[in-house]
Amino acid sequence: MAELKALIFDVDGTLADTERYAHLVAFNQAFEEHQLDWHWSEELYGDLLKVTGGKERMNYYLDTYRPDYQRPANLQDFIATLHKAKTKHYNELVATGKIPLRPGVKRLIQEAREAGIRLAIATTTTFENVTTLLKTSLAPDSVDWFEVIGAGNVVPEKKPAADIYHYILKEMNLPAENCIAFEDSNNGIRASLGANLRTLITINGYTQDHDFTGAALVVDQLGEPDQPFKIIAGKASDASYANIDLVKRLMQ
Ligand code: XBP
Ligand code: MG
Repeated sequence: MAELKALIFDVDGTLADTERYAHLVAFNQAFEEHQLDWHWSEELYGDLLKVTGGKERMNYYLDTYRPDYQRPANLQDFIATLHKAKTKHYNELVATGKIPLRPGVKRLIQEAREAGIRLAIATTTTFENVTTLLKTSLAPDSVDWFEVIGAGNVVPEKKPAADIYHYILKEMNLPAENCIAFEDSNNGIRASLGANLRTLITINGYTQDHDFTGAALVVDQLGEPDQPFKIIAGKASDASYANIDLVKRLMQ
């Protein structure tokens, strides 16, 4: 059994339901601000989530759904401007405290800290989006709890490429066998398995039908003592929520 030394968390969909309630809202606010006739519904956004990264996602939207849109000569500059506006709206929204962490996230992170287990973040979203969420929804000083925050463009390829996880492992100087990743999506698990990491999946409305082959455990949420998780795939022995003991058992 490999010793558990670090937990590596994805952000969007894993720490909080930010996609539906924050990223999507912020994209639409940016489109409105720029008087575009682009409006992404919750349903359409489910398809757009195939592509990670906000700028990449807007490009995919234009390529796939808007052949009619008259592209400006400097399209990528325009996309970058929109993305900046979207990031501003996202941060304003998250800073209001309206986006709670998913059940069990705060408790498990606190348990890990008490047990001396190291923490890191592996995400494709923008760095300031992560720090605002952590400061607002976890704890004001929680950015410092994470030894490495791998975000945005620190690596050449976003998820599903494994680059961000390779980066985290290198920064922490840890082999994959001593770590576990927490993810919520197919793009996420492809990235974590690509770096040979055991992976615990918490599904959400956008990812419940994704393929999670290779996951150590798939549950609907991390759960709490009074709010048991539902097991979708894998074995959790007699556990009814994810605590450090269960995570250690997944390392076997
Ligand atoms: C989530 C994503 C991101 C966000 C948008 O990745 O796919 O692209 O939706 O973020 P993860 P930006 O689950 O790995 O955190 O607009 O800042 O790119
Ligand atoms: Mg995610």
